[in-house]
Amino acid sequence: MQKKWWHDKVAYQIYPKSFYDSNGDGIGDLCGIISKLDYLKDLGIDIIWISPVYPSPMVDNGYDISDYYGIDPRFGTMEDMDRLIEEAKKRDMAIIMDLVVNHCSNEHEWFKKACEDPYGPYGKYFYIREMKDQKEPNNWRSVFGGSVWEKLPGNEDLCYLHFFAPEQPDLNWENPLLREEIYKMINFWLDKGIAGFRIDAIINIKKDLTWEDLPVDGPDQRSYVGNSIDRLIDRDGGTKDGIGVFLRELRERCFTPHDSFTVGEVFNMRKELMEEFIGKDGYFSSMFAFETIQSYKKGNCWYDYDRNMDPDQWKKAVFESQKLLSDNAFEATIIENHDQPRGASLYIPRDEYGFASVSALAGLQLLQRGIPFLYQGQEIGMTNCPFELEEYDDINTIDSYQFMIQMGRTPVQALDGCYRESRDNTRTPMQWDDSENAGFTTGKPWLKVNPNYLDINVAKQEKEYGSILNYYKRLIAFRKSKEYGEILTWGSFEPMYENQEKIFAFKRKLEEKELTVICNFSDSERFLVLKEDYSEVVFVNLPQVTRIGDNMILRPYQLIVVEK
Ligand code: TEU
Ligand code: CA
Repeated sequence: MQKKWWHDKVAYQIYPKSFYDSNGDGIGDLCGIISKLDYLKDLGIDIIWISPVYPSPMVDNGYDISDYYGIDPRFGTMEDMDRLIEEAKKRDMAIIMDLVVNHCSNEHEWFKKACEDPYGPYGKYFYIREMKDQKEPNNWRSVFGGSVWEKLPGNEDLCYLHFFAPEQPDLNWENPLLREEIYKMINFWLDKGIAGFRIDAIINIKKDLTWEDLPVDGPDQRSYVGNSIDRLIDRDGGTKDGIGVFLRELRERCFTPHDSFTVGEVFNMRKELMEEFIGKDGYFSSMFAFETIQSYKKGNCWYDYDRNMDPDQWKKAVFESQKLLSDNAFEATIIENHDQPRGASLYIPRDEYGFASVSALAGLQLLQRGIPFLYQGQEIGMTNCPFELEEYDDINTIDSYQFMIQMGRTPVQALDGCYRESRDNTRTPMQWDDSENAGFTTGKPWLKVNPNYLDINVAKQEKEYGSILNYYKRLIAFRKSKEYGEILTWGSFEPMYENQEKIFAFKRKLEEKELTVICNFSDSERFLVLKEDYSEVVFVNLPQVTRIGDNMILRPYQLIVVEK
């Protein structure tokens, strides 16, 4: 296989608004990130993904961009950004930015010009259609609720497409002039010295141009817009001649010449497409393993999702996706991000939360094959946060609450659904210490601080030898160690003990070397008959590996790594 500079790296996602506020306005910023680079270096991080920091009206917290070439003053200046890139380089770390090109903001000048002259050149940057008898062109429901069509300001008979919020008009990738603008912008940032991008909602850039209705799937008589992508892929017999045309061009014009690291946010993935997207000559370097984190979701009503991820379901999803990956394909492994609940709350039942369970979860993520992405606060075991309805900020949460009510759930149930699923769970300020506002800001934080910061914070965990934070450091160091770094990066992945409930185990193999990871992902002691002998225990989350003959006794949430 072809080794790439990023295969053996550990990445970390920063949600800038909530990471660290350097000037007391209650909003995290670029100078705040710079001041924490040593913290991240010490943790063992190589690649830092920062969620959008471009100028934005913040309807969707920066995922609505009004100027692709700037920095929002709330986050700092272009000089701060240049300094961040430089300071990261000094520490041998790389910065990747968020590339949001399925849509822009309705305050972007392209959209303003399109509104002024819908039939002019900028009208063709968007999808503008006629309203017939005041009716929308089809029944698609946007990701954030309501129709995907919104009246074009200043023109009663026209409407424009938005897969997400109305303030996020979709860009028309069929237009070569638009594509040129996008490539120019991407190369501007790559030339500046960023190492690549996390690519937002990218599977959506190719639309079903028949615009046909979809089968109704909700009380609003509409159908989720994501279904249109599935239908498109099925109808076209894949993606090669569809979105593949755009993605190949994007790769050739921007990423290949810069040897960039790219990680795609691709929902609607199928087995057959893995190789095309991230295999040898794939469109991206990597892609998030969403199939492993979504497996507990059923239906589209948050309240009805399973309360916790079932460890066996999760294991099955991981085994399946690992099986599909060729030698060249590296998925980006995650247990949480800014759109998902906290991993420590999703994968671990509430009364089983603690060092053992959180460290087991971390071990299972980081010892798999793939590029681990940690999300800020994951390394100290941050959890979901209780909110009152009025305290929520996220546009998706507010819509989903209404949707649950429409689906007949009670307000208490709907709020409970939000507590489990809201995107604000991972967007609360980073918990640095036990001072006011968790040391995140000296001002008033833009979003509620999780009240558990007195217990869960960086300063406290830095002092405790046996803390989750210090364990993460040890785990990352093990993953990158001289002795085991290669096998844990490039080694194959083979499931073990597949049918043993709540035992999550696998082998990593490289040439003559062989490691076995065994984890008891449950709160009761387990007895395991060893399949093969080993010579040495090389890593544990909890001490004492008890063995009686061929039998091993695993403590609750114990994870061990043995070498053949
Ligand atoms: O998310 C894309 C996306 O599809 C999500 O809305 C997803 O369906 C949902 O969050 C699953 O829980 C990206 C960004 O990550 C998200 O923050 C943005 O809101 C969205 O794109 C629009 O840019
Ligand atoms: Ca600030």
